[in-house]
Amino acid sequence: MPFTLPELPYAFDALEPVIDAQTMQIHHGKHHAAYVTNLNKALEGLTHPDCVNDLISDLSKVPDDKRTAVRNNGGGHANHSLFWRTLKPGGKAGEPTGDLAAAIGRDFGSYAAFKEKFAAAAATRFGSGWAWLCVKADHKLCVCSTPNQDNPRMAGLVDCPGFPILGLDVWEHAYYLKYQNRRPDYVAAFWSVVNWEAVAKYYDKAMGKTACACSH
Ligand code: MN3
Repeated sequence: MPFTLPELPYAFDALEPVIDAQTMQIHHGKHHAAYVTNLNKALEGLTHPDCVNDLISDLSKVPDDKRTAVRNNGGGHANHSLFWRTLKPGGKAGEPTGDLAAAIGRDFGSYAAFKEKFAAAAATRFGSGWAWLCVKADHKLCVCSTPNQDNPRMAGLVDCPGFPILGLDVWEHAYYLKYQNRRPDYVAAFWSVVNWEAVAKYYDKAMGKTACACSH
């Protein structure tokens, strides 16, 4: 089955003023759509997992001449699919709760210390890429960043392998219309639209507390 562009779970303008409607329209309707189109092109005639997360977790199964295209576009599809779902309208995101909050306290010291580390990862990623909050194989949390459309699931290709539960797109296409060169302002504003309920669900999946079914 070819991959499809998931619908945004809210309107293009729902994340205003943090992320403007035009950026969302272009980001979802052009950038993400292009990753899906190019992923399907690269996979034409090949058998592959239905779940993009499974696909990008083992790129060694992809033929050599298609691997880079699948890495870039499969990563792009997986990363954006997670990104849209871990944002929410309203601008009053609050803080994580429950087991996730406890794990953040345990592994970073405090929510404030976690935010500082994540913001630093986002700000210092040179060029295009993503900042992540991940669950590692030992079930501890870590913050890291990856270049381009790499995803922490790409074990062997990234220096921070893990199960991503929150990602922030720091490509210029994600923020340039509104923030221009001020990436740290975009990162600071991002906290007010994080969907911590969704992140907590990904955390439970990563910890094996719920079935890890692929939803895209
Ligand atoms: Mn993007």
